[in-house]
Amino acid sequence: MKKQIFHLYFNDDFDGVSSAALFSYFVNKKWPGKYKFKYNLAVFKPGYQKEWIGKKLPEPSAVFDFRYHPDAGWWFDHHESSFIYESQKKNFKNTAQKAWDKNRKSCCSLILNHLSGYFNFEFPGYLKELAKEADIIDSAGYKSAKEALEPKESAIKLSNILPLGFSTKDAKAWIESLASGPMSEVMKLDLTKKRMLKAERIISKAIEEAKNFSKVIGDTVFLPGGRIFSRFAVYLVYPKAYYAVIVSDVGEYYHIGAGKNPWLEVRDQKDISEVMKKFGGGGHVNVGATEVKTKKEALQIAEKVVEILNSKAVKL
Ligand SMILES: [Mn+2]
Repeated sequence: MKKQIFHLYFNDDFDGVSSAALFSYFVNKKWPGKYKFKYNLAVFKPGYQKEWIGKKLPEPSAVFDFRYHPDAGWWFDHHESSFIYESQKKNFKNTAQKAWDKNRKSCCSLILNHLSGYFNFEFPGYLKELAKEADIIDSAGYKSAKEALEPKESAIKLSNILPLGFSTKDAKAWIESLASGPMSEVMKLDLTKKRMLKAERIISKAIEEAKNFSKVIGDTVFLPGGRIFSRFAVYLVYPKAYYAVIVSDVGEYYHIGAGKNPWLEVRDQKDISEVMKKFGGGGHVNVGATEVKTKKEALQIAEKVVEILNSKAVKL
């Protein structure tokens, strides 16, 4: 029998990739031999909302760790800002095949929990482990900035490779490996080893740059020329800063990331997702982002975000 194509759409990070691994394991066990998967990266970039809503998703399809799409037969997400339209949020109810829980640390653990419950399905130990790792990585639950940047653990190592960018072909290799066995197997892939060296080089550069170019404004450390690993590197340099705002040139566009220092106690905290929504972005309570086309625009927004984060008012 010819296999049917199951279209998977997932955020291009550790949580998205792990979610796809978990879900493909579930599908293969539930309907053995029926499907093969087509992997699609769902990326937060300028104008993605319009593109996403205008997109027709084929049948059957599943979306993980990304904005709600009415076409998706299966959808799981934990972003605060999952719904592009308020009406979608109002009408949404969890079902066997769809779940939204903004209190979940990762989409991967949301899927594990949801499918186990609804389908009385038992995932193997290595996938339960993967979901635990996704919880740590997606909520920046690292013990220290050092653990995030110079990890000993395989999962964190892999998560540090993904921001360098990857193709759907790479994703396929990682997802299939993650779905079929423990993380240690993924680390043995040539693809992983090669990228690891590159990631380590870029991380040490990010640490150097954070030392040289970040500055503290009020409670917030600001880095105008950051890169993907800067969000932890700034806290190596300024461990007492409560927030960080970082502008990065991602090639086609500029990324403005804001976050709360994960290693400081919670106090009267602002909802960063709400702050970034004001500038067309979104995220979670502790971390958020938005994307724009020009550097000028990015720096203007960053300046305003710093100002909001530093203001005394808790309510926005
Ligand atoms: Mn996530």
